[in-house]
Amino acid sequence: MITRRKFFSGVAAIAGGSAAISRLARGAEVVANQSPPAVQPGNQPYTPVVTPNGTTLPWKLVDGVKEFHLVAEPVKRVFAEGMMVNCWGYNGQTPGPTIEAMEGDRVRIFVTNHLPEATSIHWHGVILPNGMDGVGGLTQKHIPPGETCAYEFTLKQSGVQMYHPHSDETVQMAMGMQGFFVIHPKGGYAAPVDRHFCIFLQEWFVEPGTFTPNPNVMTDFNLFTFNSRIFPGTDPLVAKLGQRVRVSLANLSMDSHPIHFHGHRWWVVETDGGPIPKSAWWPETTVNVPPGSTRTVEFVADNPGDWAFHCHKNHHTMNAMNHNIPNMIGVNQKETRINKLVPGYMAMGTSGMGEMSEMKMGPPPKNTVAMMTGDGPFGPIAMGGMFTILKIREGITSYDDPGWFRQPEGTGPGFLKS
Ligand SMILES: [Cu+2]
Repeated sequence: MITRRKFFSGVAAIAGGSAAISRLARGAEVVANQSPPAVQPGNQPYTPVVTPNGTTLPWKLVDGVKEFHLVAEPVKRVFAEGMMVNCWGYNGQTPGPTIEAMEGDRVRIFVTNHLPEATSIHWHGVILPNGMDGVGGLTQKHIPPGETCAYEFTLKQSGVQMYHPHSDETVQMAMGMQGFFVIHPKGGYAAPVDRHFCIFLQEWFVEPGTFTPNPNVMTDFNLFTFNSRIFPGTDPLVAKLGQRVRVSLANLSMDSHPIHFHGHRWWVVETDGGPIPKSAWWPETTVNVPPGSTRTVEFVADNPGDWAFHCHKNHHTMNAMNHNIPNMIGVNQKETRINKLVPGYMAMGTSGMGEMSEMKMGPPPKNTVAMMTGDGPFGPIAMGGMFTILKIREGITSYDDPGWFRQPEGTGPGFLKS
């Protein structure tokens, strides 16, 4: 039987043997290896995006064309301290580095394949000629291991788009292959922003004690990440009091992710279809990001503090190990009969699971982090997964983590003496 993987390695063998340089008449070209550009010109006419726990892809101008270079390759990614995952990504990262350009730019993107199987790149949401669409088998031949494909097109739109493989995509996307493609508007934004964060929403299944995601899992994921990091490994989003902040969220996972934040409300200003006219923006505190789409929101950071920013599907703010634990809420676990009823059960809180974040549950399997973790100024935060902290401060001069917010005296809750 010819499996999918065998088919792809067959394609690789044939193509690799026949031509290292195979130029197609039009459309994406497979060319010889290029060396990555290293120069990133400064002073761009836009507020550069920040990809928390990630980077922006450098480019160089060659005869008026912005040249980028992506290398598809296996990547070892630390999800949080104590947990490393064998992923696939681009340029040593998952998600891949953010591509950033201007509406009207001509771009040339070299894609080198250092994976063990064929790949291709689809520029998701970008309006371009059919031959540049990157769908392996449909609009171009797959890129065999070891070869480089050059894509070139002019950016006719603005908006926050994505890139991802369109070749064995079930495996390749589940392994972490995706990135942002941000196209800034030529005429500027309706309201210029001071900060622009880009966060990819992802889900994975990594069996506790192992290192490699299982791409065959369809629904029961156990790790949920912002830019391939789980809380408390997620960088905080730091803004100065009064700044206008834009957040772009992208989702290529199997589920929708309703992203919620505290202390403010935002306007939904853009989808993957492009900017929404200002008169049609709508206010939310939670924006649902369906699979295959992006959402961009804007708000004014006018409320100083440490504000939770997270997916509102509750299991998406927990790390691995929680999904097969028997429900012990209300059960007296000192009763020894419980061991007969549920052989080998793992103790879970009698009054809830919050206490487990303090207990840390004894020694976990190797390469796992606690299910709910992170210590705050008032105790355990008891969160994991898709969770980070929006830190809004007055008078900061750097965007480094400013530490915990000091609430003004008398502005916190009061406990009554019992
Ligand atoms: Cu979610």
